[in-house]
Amino acid sequence: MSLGGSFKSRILAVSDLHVDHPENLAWTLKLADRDHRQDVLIVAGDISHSQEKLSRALQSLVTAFWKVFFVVGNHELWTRAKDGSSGDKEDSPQKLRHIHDLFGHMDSQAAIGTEELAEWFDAQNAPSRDLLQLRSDVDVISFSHFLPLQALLPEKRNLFYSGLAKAVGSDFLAHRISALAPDIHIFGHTHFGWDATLNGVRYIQAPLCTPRERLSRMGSIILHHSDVPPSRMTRTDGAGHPIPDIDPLAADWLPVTIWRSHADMAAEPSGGDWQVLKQGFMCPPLHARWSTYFETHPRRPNDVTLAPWVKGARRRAADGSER
Ligand SMILES: [Mn+2]
Repeated sequence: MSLGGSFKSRILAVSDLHVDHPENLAWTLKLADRDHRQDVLIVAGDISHSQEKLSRALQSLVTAFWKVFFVVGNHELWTRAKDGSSGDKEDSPQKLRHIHDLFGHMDSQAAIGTEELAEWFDAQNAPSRDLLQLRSDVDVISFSHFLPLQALLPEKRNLFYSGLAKAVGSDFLAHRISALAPDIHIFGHTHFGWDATLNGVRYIQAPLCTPRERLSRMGSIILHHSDVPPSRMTRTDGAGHPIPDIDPLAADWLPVTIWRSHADMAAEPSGGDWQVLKQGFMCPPLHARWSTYFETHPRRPNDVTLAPWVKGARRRAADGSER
């Protein structure tokens, strides 16, 4: 799609809308309140396992935005709700085909097993390989729900949910991104705000997360530009990390504007260090707790010492279970 020339357009990104939570559905529907008729929205997966809720949210977004690009996440393909109440009769590939039908794309393949499934997911991109030919003339922004690289996740010893690393990373996806060499790659899945440049590709995650996550660990979700007033980051949590002093349910930093066309920038100049690309500008660096941390702290995969907050939580859980 061409967004160059005189077209005043922005590209915004968000992931993990999880509209099963009423607050999140309300937040998503509210995006239609603003004028986005010239804007593009990338939704990097995990809107809902419920096709009815997925359809409702996407319908609203498709109406509000000029274009919406959406990729399924694991939740779209779940075949049972956590409470077991879902009456899903389809398996995951069938669900995916129905979602494709819903948006006028149909591709029918089946796969089983973890590695095959990752390969099958990756193969859905095959019709887009012509994009590689365009590479020299356009700004390239790609997106996936899953992570291409484990370096886009905090280290296991830092995670409350230590099993997360097992459900993260796809070599197929990593190879595809390395061949495509996009300017920006948007991802989701792990529910951490992220902005890191690795091997020349800028990786951004802008997740909405669940209301509970926003209340309990907002500091590791929020993305902000360096010119955010320090007064918004004055409180600290148990581990000494600053907590943004804003309504945790409002999520007003999302969706993040990642790209603006030259014409849009000319019409409404923006402060900050926007980086000029071929057809537009890429947003200034975003601060996010973990990606900012790894800019100055090398990864130490051989260190198995639990982070203090994980140790504390484990101890509290163990104390609780003795009672
Ligand atoms: Mn998710």
